[in-house]
Amino acid sequence: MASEKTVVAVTCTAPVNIAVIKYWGKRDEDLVLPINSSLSVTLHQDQLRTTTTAVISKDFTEDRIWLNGLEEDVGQPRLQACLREIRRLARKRRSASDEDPAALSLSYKVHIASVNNFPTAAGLASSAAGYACLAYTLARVYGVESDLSEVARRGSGSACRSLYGGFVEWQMGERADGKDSIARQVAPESHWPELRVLMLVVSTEKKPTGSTTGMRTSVDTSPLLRFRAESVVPARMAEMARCVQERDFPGFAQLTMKDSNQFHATCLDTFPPISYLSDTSWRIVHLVHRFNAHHGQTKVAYTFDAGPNAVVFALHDTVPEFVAAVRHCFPPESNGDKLCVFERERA
Ligand code: 2P0
Repeated sequence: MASEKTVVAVTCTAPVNIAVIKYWGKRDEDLVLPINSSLSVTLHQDQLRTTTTAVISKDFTEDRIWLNGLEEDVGQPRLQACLREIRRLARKRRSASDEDPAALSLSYKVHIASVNNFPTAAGLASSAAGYACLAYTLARVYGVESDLSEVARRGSGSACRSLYGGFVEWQMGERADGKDSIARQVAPESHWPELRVLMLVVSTEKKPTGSTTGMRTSVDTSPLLRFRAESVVPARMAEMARCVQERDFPGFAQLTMKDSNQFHATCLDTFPPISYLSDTSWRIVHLVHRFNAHHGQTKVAYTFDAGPNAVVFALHDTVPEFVAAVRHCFPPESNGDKLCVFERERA
């Protein structure tokens, strides 16, 4: 029985997600509440994942955390917010069920070790997988079974989308306390088996402008961002959900590219401007449009997050030809660009 144990250890993994309708900007920084809803595709965990182990023990005297083998400051506000929130949910559960054996563990301190099998902070959505994994692992170790959107979101906004597989929306919500700002699965991972995701890794260096700082400057200075959040994204969320439900690849692809482009336009509209795309990123954009024009239909889509790396969507029968086109434009012997192929799956 858990009540007799002095040590409980749980290990979980969580996937990366790629937004096709982008989150950029918070209306409440403390609660991590966005100015618009967003929608993402969760990737398969075989290639990119975070693995987190949490151990609670009555013998631990303090909370501690290690990231990729190095001990980090457990006092970081976002980490503290996650820990506070999970313990609050665990207390709530205890008061609902006094018999719950996991309740005893509430007073125990936790040691957390988390590793990514991909470069951290390189625009490969590492914080999303990381905080989703943290929220899920802490929930298991403390016996919490409720929705974990708020716990993950308090760590990193996009993390709440990594709690689910398949196609996931993060509803911005309306409430000031954020209780309705939650992630929800739009379609399961089995829904669109032909859809493939490629990552064109342009750089694994740490991005010069972090997402949190970048968003804050954009919210403060970009009129385009406000227009986007209020007048563009609501209709795009509905249209993207339709494209996913109907497996409308050209519709999905075009909207994905337009939304990526508008997100980067808001970055340029920020003052001072933020520029995440490199010359290589732009060559990939042009390659995708040339490829689609050659076929007379939209067979491939790109999207870029807060970094120069491209994520490309295509149906499976298009992948070999597109990979050949990429290899032709970016011969391996002439530059350092790499190409990896990933599929998507549930958390
Ligand atoms: C997204 N990005 O929707 C967008 C697109 C980057 C560009 O979510 O401040 O690391 O921790 O809430 O979640 C990256 O932002 O930012 C992000 P915080 P987060 O995926």
